[in-house]
Amino acid sequence: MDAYERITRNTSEVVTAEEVRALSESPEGKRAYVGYEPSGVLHIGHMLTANKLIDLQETGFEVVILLADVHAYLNDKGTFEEIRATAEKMKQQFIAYGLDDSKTQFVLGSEYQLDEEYVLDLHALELETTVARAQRAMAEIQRGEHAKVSQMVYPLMQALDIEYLDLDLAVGGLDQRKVHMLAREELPSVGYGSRPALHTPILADLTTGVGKMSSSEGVTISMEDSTEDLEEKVNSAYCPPTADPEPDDAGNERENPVLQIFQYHVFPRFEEVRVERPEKYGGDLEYAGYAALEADLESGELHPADAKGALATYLDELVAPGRELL
Ligand code: NAL
Repeated sequence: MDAYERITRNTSEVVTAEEVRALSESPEGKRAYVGYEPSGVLHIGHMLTANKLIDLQETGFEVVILLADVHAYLNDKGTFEEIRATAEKMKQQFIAYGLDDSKTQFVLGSEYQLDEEYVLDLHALELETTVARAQRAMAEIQRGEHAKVSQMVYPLMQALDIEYLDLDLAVGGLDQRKVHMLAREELPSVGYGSRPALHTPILADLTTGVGKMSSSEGVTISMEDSTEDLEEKVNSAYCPPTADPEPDDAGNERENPVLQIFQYHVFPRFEEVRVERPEKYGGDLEYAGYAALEADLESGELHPADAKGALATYLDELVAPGRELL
């Protein structure tokens, strides 16, 4: 796999392919970032973007993780004290998950976002951006009836951070795309350049396959789950024998979350995946890549129950180092 393939594998969107290809030609010393609001525990959604950071580190990128304490505050996630305690815990969990400590720079947003120069640039960006534009950028990040002024400021700060952290590439889940588009369009209006972005997929709800997996509603998988938690969650997951399930009765699109987790979490981190099966059901199966596992599930060679058993085992291995921090 060449650097460009490694950088862009398992992404939903590359903005733009030409710009990312240019970066992939000399990744040494280039800086990529992801920002996270410190809240709750490290979960499988954070881990998905972290897998992309690991890809980037392995091609030579320096990786910056912004622990966005001020953003979490603006998004009503608690007091500064609570948010900073969570940020410290998340940092430890990222390292336990497998980010190379010596090549990862952790930055707290408040380290620079309260500086005079930053605040004045923010106000300049506020002057350039319509309320409608800022609101649209936040639609996927914050839902709710009565938008607060803080939610307008949030995406403008996120745009400015791309400049202030001196980044070459922005990485985020697909829910960040409108903020990154705003950044590309509006940063030049205050005299800064725009940057390329990579967007990773959003996992589907684990038990229904409909809509997004969410840490605030429904079931998620976290770096603090016990082996039993994982077995129980994966066992009750939606897993029809296909990668392309029919819509539900209300016409909502559905995904197969078990296959998504194999694709975005298991195969990127394990070279070979083994599904253990008793001899009488055909014995163990081995896969060197995701496509072969998907094909076997489609053909009936691999039963969903056996796929789930293997998934719980691999997730347990990914989560175990986080659990040890407890
Ligand atoms: C991501 C978030 C917050 C601030 C950022 C600043 C710069 C780059 C990325 C950032 C968190 C993200 C979320 N908006 O929804 O989790």
